[in-house]
Amino acid sequence: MSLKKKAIAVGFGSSNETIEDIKFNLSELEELIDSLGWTVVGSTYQKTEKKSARTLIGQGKLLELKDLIEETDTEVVVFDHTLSGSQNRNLSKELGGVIVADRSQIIIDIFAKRAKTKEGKLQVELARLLDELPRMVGGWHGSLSRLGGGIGTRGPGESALETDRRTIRHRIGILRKKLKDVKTHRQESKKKRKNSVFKIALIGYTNAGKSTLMNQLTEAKTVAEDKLFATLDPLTRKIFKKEVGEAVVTDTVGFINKIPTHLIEAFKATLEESSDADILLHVIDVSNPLYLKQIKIVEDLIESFEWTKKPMVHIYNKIDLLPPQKRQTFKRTPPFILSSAIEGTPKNFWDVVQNESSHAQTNYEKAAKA
Ligand SMILES: Nc1nc2c(ncn2[C@@H]2O[C@H](COP(=O)(O)OP(=O)(O)OP(=O)(O)O)[C@@H](O)[C@H]2O)c(=O)[nH]1
Ligand SMILES: [Mg+2]
Repeated sequence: MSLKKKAIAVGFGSSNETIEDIKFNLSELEELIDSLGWTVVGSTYQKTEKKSARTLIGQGKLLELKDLIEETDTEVVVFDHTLSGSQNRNLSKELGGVIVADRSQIIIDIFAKRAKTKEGKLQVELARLLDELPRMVGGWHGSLSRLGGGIGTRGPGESALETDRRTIRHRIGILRKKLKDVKTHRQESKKKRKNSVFKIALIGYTNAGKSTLMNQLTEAKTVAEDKLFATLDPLTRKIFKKEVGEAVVTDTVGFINKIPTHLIEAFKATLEESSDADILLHVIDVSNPLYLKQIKIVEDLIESFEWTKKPMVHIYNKIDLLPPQKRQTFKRTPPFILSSAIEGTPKNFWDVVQNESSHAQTNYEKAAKA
């Protein structure tokens, strides 16, 4: 008998989203649920002009969902749209007491499972509290147990809710301070590193093959798995290659569509490892039928991080999964490298990287000499 929790995924989109977009996000939500170790037993979606303030989805959809839950004996229902605290409670009640969650809670849970370093754990706790705060409205029944007994005594005339909110804000302040200290420490140790070291960052959509490539390039043994967000904590390794000299390669957390804004804030410090890079290697899973959409999402994030001036090479990865006739014909943007990271480092890899980065490197050498 399987002990995996059963879950149903519910897509939701307004009139300005296409059915295709809603379905793309929904299938990704299913993968997220799967990455958390639950089994998706069903899914449904709704595209509607107006959201229900009480239950997000309309009454008809709610009844359909109720039937699906009964048929499949499901314990969890995950919505692909942020739910307010009261929507969450109303939905749970209307759906016979199932656990109700949304995309950001699932992503944060995955992150919580994967976080290993002290910094990663602090980031996840911060993201969770930032995510929880706006959901705490009248009649909030959340628990502050994870705050480890930090709940202060209630002042006269204060509701439990106000006390909880105050406690959370206080904890958020502490976490931000701690993360700032970690960042300062990291910047100091970075300064000690040799300036002339060439910095390469692997970025891209989650599950594209960044860690697999990292392992090939540096003989690191970082976890590469067919799961979303297998990597959370950045990993940096030194290498020496005749084409680029002494270099460091960094593997970081993958990108995803509809990333909760709190997670972006919490993981900005981690991503700053990449903002330091002399060259970005954008790893792309071409075997994914929706890879063009994934590229667009990564490019939008690159823009929001203001990395657009950095030299970048597209690494079209997993070409081994394409039929041979497609390997030479799919849409690609130069400069690029065709890759099958599970098989090894592509032959022209270092030449292309060196060529593309020579400009950046010259600037770097100038800075090192100055
Ligand atoms: N067939 C094939 N599979 C690959 C290739 N590269 C990676 N994979 C597989 O794709 C899955 C994801 O690879 P990872 O290296 O963990 O991907 P990632 O980009 O680091 O993912 P996150 O850390 O989750 O962001 C793993 O199961 C890899 O074995 C490739 O070139 N070909
Ligand atoms: Mg990884």
